[in-house]
Amino acid sequence: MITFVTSNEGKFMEISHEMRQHGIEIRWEKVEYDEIQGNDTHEISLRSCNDIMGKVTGDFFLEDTGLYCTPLNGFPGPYAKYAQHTIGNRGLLRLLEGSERSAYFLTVISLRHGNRVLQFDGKVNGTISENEKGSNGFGFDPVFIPEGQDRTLAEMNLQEKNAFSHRGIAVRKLIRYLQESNLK
Ligand code: ITT
Repeated sequence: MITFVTSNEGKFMEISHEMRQHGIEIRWEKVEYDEIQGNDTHEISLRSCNDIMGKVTGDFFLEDTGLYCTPLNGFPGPYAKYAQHTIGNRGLLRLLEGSERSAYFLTVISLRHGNRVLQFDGKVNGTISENEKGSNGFGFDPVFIPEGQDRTLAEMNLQEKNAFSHRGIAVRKLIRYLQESNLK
């Protein structure tokens, strides 16, 4: 059985649900690891994976997610966790008052498979809403409206969010790889 290393229960719920739908059960290792700072989500995800290599036995994956707001030149990007803990959703809404509101989420999954590391990413474009709405999900979900939708991610249930979210797209690429390499 493959292990998902994350301290974030919301991520585990979304990913394990999607994988179960495809007949794959995963183990949760609730480890908080030091995240290397940097500007590139692929690089951060890869370095975190290399970093915890010796601490987790067997094949495992982790993921790093960033929220990039166009009018803020990509802020908070990979510093999403810090921004969430400091200014929060209300602070983000204040920063965007009176401005254009496009943004995207990017998730990069890094999988350790034997002695190789593979990456699977997912991106969803959208806009930051005018107000917080909804109570599902976590983090920035109450302020993010995916392109083509009229509700925030927090107004959707887990299955709806997975259908087109950054994480849903990335995990379906991982699932395809696991199925093709018979690693489930
Ligand atoms: P890990 O242990 O997996 O690293 P984390 O919460 O530290 O968990 P990240 O650094 O990847 O994860 O995520 C940064 C923050 O971005 C996270 O704490 C949330 O506040 C926010 N975030 C990530 N994915 C999100 C999503 O799908 N919807 C809304 N906010 C999200």
